Amino acid sequence: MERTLIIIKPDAVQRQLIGRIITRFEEKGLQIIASRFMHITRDLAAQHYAVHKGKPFYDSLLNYITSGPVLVLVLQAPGVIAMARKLMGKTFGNEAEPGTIRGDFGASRGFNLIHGSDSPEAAQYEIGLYFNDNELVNYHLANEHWLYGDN
Ligand code: DAT
Ligand code: MG
Repeated sequence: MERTLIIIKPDAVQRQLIGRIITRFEEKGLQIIASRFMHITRDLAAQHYAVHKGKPFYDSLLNYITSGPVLVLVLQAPGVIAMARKLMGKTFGNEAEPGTIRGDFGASRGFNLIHGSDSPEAAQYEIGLYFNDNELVNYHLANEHWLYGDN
């Protein structure tokens, strides 16, 4: 079963959008298997965004993700990485399509509300930064046959 790391970022927390964003994932049928409300340290942010080190926006990215508390989630479903990213929309709200999280709630070119892993390798690395294996809760959704029946 595929997993992805989602971060509801400081702007979304401050704008009190947590519930509305999680609702998008729940409505889609994606399973929450872990969550943590936390303040990301600069060290952890540097590990998370290691692939962006050296890019012009790297410092502002670290400032942004450490600027306030975030809600970190692990979602699980067949194909969850691509589905979550489609629900999120393009990187910045000023370009993202209406109907997506960033398209519906964001207008900024800097603050973009949410992070989602972009590959299985990234997901495994990122989940390991925020959670121990025993914090990923193993359970069945009662309706999973109806949700994922043809996968
Ligand atoms: P995404 O979050 O859609 O996966 P990404 O992985 O390419 O986008 O970039 C990670 C974050 O870095 C993104 O959420 C916002 C920031 N970012 C990316 N490209 C940027 C740019 N050209 N200018 C400023 N910030 C940027
Ligand atoms: Mg990315």
